[in-house]
Amino acid sequence: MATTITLVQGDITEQHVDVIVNAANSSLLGGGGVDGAIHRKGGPDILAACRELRAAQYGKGLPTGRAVATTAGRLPARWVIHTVGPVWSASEDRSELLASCHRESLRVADELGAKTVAIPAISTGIYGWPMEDAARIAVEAVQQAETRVEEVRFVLFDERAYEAFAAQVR
Ligand code: AR6
Repeated sequence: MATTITLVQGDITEQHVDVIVNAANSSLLGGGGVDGAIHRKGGPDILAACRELRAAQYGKGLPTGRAVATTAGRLPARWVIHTVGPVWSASEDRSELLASCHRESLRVADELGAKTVAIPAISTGIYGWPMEDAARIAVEAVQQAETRVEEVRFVLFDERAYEAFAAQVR
């Protein structure tokens, strides 16, 4: 069955889905933006799980474009999948890494048996990626992914982000 892409304007921490994707950094120890909101609302179990992952596998950090799952703590989701988006660069094409964040998140979601996955506009905040370009890369990556996930819900924080994603799925 094909994956359905849906769009909502809102806060990703409030989504009732199997998986919430976090726009993390390679330290896995939290930060601002979506990452800060997820750790704040999800509580300390998420950070504890991230610390365990670091100790076991990612002492040098989770590479850009990769994804790992933890508990979702007190959030209404079952799991958080942490992925590290690329920092925007005007001189270097990093779009393959941004596409990889989406593919890898869906691959990990498949491993968990997740059917509904909420994804924010990865790299478009602190990491500076232009919204229209990020929306195109994100939507194409999900459309081309081979996954058993039934719904990918892009959760966009403001109207500008929502409109940029809407232009790609029309
Ligand atoms: N729900 C949905 N979208 C949100 C939310 C929310 N609660 N909060 C912000 N956004 P960012 P990045 C939007 O900066 O660019 C962190 O410090 C926001 O408007 O969260 O990938 C990490 O630790 C923007 O459109 O992620 C990394 O160091 C989008 O989510 C770094 O930021 C992504 O913005 C990652 O930067």
